Amino acid sequence: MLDHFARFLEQPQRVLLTTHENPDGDGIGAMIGLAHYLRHLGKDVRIVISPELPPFLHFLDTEQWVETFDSERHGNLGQWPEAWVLVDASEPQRLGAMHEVFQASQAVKVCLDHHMKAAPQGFDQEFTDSTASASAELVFELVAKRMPRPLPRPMATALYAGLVDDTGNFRFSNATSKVHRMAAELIEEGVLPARVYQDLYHQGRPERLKLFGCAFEGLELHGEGRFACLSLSQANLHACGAIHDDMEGLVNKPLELKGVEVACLLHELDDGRIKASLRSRELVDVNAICRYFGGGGHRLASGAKLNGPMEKAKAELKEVVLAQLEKDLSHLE
Ligand SMILES: [Mn+2]
Repeated sequence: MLDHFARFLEQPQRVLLTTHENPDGDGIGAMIGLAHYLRHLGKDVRIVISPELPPFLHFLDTEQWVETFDSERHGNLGQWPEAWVLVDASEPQRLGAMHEVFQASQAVKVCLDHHMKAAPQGFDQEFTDSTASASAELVFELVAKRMPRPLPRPMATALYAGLVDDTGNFRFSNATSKVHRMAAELIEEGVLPARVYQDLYHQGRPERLKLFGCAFEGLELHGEGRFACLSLSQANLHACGAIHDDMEGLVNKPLELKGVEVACLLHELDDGRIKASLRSRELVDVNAICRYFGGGGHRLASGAKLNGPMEKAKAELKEVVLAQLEKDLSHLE
């Protein structure tokens, strides 16, 4: 698969890289890694994202390559690239504000991703491997034997950050021996793991902990304590002075409770819809739950958008989660 991707990349001179809206460490890390590789090949590369780069990921953009999508400034963006590569996003809809420009572009539309999906849609070329822990893993494999080693330090750091972020700091079941070997190589090439960890996770604002407190205050447990649900409204965010980025990592917290198999964070979006993020400890397929609502992701980490209001979304989700718990756990009892 990556040989095909490498061959594909030989053709276009101007390559645009983007990732899903509200970009995470893997999306940004993989894109910056890929940008280094493309520049090494002598290509013209741009990275455009929407909305802006969250502060905790600024340390990855050492070269200031990342542009924030602005519909006025980037109205003609679609005309620039010969190839438009969507990194770490399974479908064009996940581009958010950039989606329309993407649709209208004449560029060859390419997907490089590791999410599960039913049938690929909206791309001319699809490079997906759902066995990979992170998009950064795919980029590392792509470049490992195609670039001089050691890799440039900012590139190595970006790829390492992608691995860290999507494996939950090497504690999820996707943290395979292969991932650890890659991480070891990157560390040998100069990445400072403690530094990356500090940059990624220890840059919070007090508002973030206030928001966590507010969310924990409303923690609900269902299904004999196996389903933990957190919810945050726009009013909660305002009351805490918090922003969307302050929620990063919150959804994983209920899995720290003994007996919880599925954790969920529901938060109200600007448009009144409810974004559901789900995490599974090990046994329950939360991808199946999110697919039911038109979303998806991985077996142990997925998301979907539901119609509001909050209580209605919560009730609908609860029903589907409890059914999935039943399905995936009943044979164990
Ligand atoms: Mn990813």
